[in-house]
Amino acid sequence: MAEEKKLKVVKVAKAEKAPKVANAVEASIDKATQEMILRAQELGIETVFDRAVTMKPCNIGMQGTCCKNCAMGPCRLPLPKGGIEGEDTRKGLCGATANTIAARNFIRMVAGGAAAHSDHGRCVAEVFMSVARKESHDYQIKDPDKLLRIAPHFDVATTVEVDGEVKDRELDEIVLEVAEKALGEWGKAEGELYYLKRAPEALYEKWKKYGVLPRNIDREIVEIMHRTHMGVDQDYKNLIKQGTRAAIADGWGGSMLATDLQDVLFGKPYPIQSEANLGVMKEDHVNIIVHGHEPVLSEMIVAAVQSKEMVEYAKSKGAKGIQLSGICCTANEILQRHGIPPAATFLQQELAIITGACDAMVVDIQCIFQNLANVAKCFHTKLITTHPIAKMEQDNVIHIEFDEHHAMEDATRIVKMAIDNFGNRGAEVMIPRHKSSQVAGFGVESIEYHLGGTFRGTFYTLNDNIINGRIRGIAGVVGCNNARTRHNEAHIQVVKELIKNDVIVLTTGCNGIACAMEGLLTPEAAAVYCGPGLAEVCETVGIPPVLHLGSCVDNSRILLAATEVVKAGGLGKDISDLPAAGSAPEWMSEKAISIGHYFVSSGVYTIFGYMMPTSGAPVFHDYLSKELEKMYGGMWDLEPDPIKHAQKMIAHIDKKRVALGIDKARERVLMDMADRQALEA
Ligand code: BF8
Repeated sequence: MAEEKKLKVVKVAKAEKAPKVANAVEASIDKATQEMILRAQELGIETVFDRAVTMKPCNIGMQGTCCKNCAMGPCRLPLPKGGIEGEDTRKGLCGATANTIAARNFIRMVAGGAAAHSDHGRCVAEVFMSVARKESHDYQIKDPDKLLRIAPHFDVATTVEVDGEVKDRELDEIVLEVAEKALGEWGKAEGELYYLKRAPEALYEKWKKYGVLPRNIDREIVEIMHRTHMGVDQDYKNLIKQGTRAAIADGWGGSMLATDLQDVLFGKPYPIQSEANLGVMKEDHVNIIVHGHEPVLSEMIVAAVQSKEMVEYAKSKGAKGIQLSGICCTANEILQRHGIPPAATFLQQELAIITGACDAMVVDIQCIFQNLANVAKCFHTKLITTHPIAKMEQDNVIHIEFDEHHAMEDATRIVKMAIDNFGNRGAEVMIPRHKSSQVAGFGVESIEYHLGGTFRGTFYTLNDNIINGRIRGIAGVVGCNNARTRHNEAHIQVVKELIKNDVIVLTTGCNGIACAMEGLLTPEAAAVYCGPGLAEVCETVGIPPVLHLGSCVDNSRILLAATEVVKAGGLGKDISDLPAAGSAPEWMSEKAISIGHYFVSSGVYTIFGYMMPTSGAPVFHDYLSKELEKMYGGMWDLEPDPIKHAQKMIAHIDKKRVALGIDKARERVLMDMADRQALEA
């Protein structure tokens, strides 16, 4: 059957001299990926790696200076070779300058990214509300402790005074009030987002001073679309101001709400062992892969595959069991809470089907290739879309719309469909053997526990080790793969260079999966890859040098971890004072731009690999670094070379150490409160 269907796909070009297909070794550093690229080419199935060879990106689009916001265009304003001498006279038909066009395009990317994260957050908030109203019985509040932690941020009381006595409030009341206030964040008529006050006071005051406090999430995104419409905002400084407001609404709004409400519903993560890479798939098991972003559905699928009924059903069909694995951030969500292994990063998604062993791939939203449908046609794989806003046109795709009111029923139907499909596999199963062990599932709470201990319960120990120089600084390395760069190479080189130089790394998204595949998410990695100071801390505490903090919405955990470091004392008054830096070495999505911009606006030096879509407008491009740094303390930077990229982060970290007066503190001194206060002064 697989043989017969294979003939329907578009064959990869086979030119005599220079075959227009990817060179597997040049396309990825990962052995499993290389093997599967070759396998795809052997079967005549085209993948993203081949398409990246045959289709080149538009140079003007890459520079950010193509305007297609009205039908007089597209107006293209490429930067002349050798740059611009004297006045920049480039303009579109309406007179829009390169700065205006690049700024419009850039903040439209922010809008896209903020919308994606925040709409995900809204879906979670709606499920949360249905739980609060007791309308959906398959979800419960799994983590009341987290609920009580977040309630005060919404001004929701957790205690009540009765006859002069303070008593705990009923949980049901708290849930309902939090749900109402949380859902209001998307569209309330007045005020500002509740969570902004979770930021260090100094940062909040900067946002206030520059007029970028988000009012509600939807409004900031809508306003970007208005301001970038033909003939509205024509000042790149004013345009980026709105981009900043929307990005903050993402990081400290939609994403942070998604993370918190998911933790309350499904449990906050704690360190958990697992594995990663395509080798987690099992030939003798029913393989179900969940791919996308919202854990609302995947949580139910986890429960369904673990049910005795489904396991027995799988056995009755000749399988030894059910192997669930994930791709993209859905993988990170179920990894951090259940230890379900990620099978693949973003770029490997087609390869998971090409194993021939994927009985069902269940997708929801974001980062899903439409070409999955073409690849699935070559195999027995059931490709199932589940979200009303994300369908596919190809006729082999099955749509099972997921509804929280009968969540378990939907999940069971999907799992059963996969089991029924197990017997339809062709003979061409090839699962690469490669996989690695990992420990994932760190969050603000577990870092507090591991690096502060239950006695102290704060980030003191982390701060002490930064001050005494064992840990040189903190890096957030996050984000996508990009088929324009060698898969995982920049991720791994950047992270290895950082930990070699005693910089502890916090990771999320596909960088987290890449690091897991490389074995960097194990405590043992400390002895192999770290500088002596970081290795000593990791070995003492028993943590990996790269801490996996979850999915891309969980970048909000990095913001809060940085805030906790500020609060613990000794390292300045604001996130921008910390010896810290952010990076997305292989970014590709609009979400990455929104994340990058909320990190910059939160005071973090943020460097991207590959390219920045602003290079065609040098004045605007410079504004994103130099001028934003003066305002918020954070800045954008670009460096495609991974080692130079990491070294720029380290240089920034060292600059901050000098400013804090801890650049010479390499001796092993445990700081007490008085020492820390002296440093503050
Ligand atoms: O949100 S890192 S490729 S999976 S966009 Fe997509 Fe990028 Fe992966 Fe998660 Ni984030």
